[in-house]
Order: sequence, then structure tokens, then C-alpha cells
Amino acid sequence: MLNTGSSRTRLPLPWLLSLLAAASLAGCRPEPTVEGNTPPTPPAAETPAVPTTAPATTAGTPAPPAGTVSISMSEDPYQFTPTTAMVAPGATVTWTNPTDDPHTVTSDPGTPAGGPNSDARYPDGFKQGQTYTWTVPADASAGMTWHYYCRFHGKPGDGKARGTGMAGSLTVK
Ligand SMILES: [Cu+2]
Repeated sequence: MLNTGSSRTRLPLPWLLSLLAAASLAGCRPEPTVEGNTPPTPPAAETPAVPTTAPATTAGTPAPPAGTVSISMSEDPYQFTPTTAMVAPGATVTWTNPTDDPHTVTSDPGTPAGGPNSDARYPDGFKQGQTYTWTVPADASAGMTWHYYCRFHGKPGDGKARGTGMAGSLTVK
């Protein structure tokens, strides 16, 4: 490269020969080398990939609005735990029975229609290890309350208040 430049200004013929020699070499190497040196640009293109991850995390944060509510059952005395729970419209409520005896989630008479009721699925109550799942109506309004009780270990209320014994309630928040 240096020889080519210096010979150009002095002797035309040697310059032509050196040019041809350089061209033959250049035809094989310099151009591919130049293209090979081009890659420094791609690393800059990889940088935008990092900011892409951040927005995805931010968008995933406000995801759990409805959520899931888990209610268990305990013994001595039998009761729903928690006894009362706040639920969001569209939330999934799951009752699990870890006790030896079967239980029911039966809506109190007088409580809003469409409330939780395991009797259709488990006429004889759901046994140890079984679960009953109910979804809060999506159009349920805040403050709406369903009272329920276990037919074997509790008694229903009057529709305005929770019953006695094994009884619970859900209120829409
Ligand atoms: Cu029970």
C-alpha cells in the first residue's frame, strides 16, 4: 500500500505494474477485508435489544387485577379459613378440604343469586383433597356479599348476615 502510493508520483510504468500487482492482491483480499471490518456496526444494533426487555417487564406488572382467592377448612371447630374474604370481579375462588370429613360450600337462602355452591358438583360434600372452584361474576358490583355455609357443620344466616358454625362470606371489593 505504501509502495503503491510513493511510486505513483515518480514512475508511471512501475506504478502501473505495482498497481496491477496491488490490484491482483486487492482483488483477493482488500475488499473482503474491508467488508470483514464492517461488522463493528452490528454490536450497536444489539444495544436496542436491552431497552426492549424493560418495557415488557413494566407491562407485565399491572397484570394481576382479579387474581385468585384460596379458602381452606380447618377443624376443632370446623370453619372456613379465612371466614370472610374480599374478592374482585372475575376472581377465581377455590375452596380446598384438607380435613377428614366432607364439607359443602352452600349459598345461604336470601343471599344474591349466582353465589358459590358446591352442591351440584358434590351432592355429598367434597372430601379430603378435593376442591371446589367458583368464579366471581365479572359484573359484580363493589360491596355485594354472598354468605355461604357447610350443610354438615353450619347453619345459614338470614341473607343479610353470615350464618353460624361453619359459615363464611365473600364481599366484592
Ligand atoms: Cu363442614
